Amino acid sequence: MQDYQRDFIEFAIKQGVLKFGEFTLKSGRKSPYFFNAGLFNTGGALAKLGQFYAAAIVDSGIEFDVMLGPAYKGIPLAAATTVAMATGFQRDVPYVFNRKEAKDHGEGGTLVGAPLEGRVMIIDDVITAGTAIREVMSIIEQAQAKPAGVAIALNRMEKGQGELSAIQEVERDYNMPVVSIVSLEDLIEFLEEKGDMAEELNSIRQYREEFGIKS
Ligand code: OMP
Repeated sequence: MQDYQRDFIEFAIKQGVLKFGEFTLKSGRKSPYFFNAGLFNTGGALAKLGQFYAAAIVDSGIEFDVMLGPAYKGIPLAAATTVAMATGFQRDVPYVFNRKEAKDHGEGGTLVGAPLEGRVMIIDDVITAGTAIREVMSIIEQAQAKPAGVAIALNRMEKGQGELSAIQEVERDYNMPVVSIVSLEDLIEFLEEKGDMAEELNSIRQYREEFGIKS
């Protein structure tokens, strides 16, 4: 784990974004931890979050033409990340987001912002079973654009439909990489180092046995 990843986990815990307890996920799985990106809910937190995403994207070396923030949670993520790309990396990246409901007046349509064309970098919060991200892919397909990659905050490293992880299945099916600021493996390492959260660590290890992939 890199220093910035450790910083990110500390930041997420401090912000109340990363919580430990018992949570029911969208997939129905019962998880001992939950990452609620909506709680990066101040200007300062969002600015910092954007810097983490921008660093992970630049680090990945993935080339793209436009950033897509899927409604709703992806919208502030894409805005914050493009601001960080401009201020921290001198890259003025166009961004676009979708509306959940099409607008039939004014400019109309479901897309707001830059044209959705060329190679698209998708910004999202978390991938568990991969359902949400597959829905986003249809927006790109409809626009006849090309997916360049996905950047998420947390890779939960959970099983997909077969032996591969949900993320590996997404990478295979859409032929694009998924990058994350941190993964479950980093979180486990962080808790091991911390040493005072043995119970939480134990529950997460058990959960990983049931729903996780090895690495
Ligand atoms: P999948 O569609 O199963 O990949 O789940 C991803 C979505 O679940 C995310 O976009 C979130 O809306 C939500 N989620 C979290 O926000 N944080 C978590 O730690 C876990 C989930 C989840 O429900 O799996």
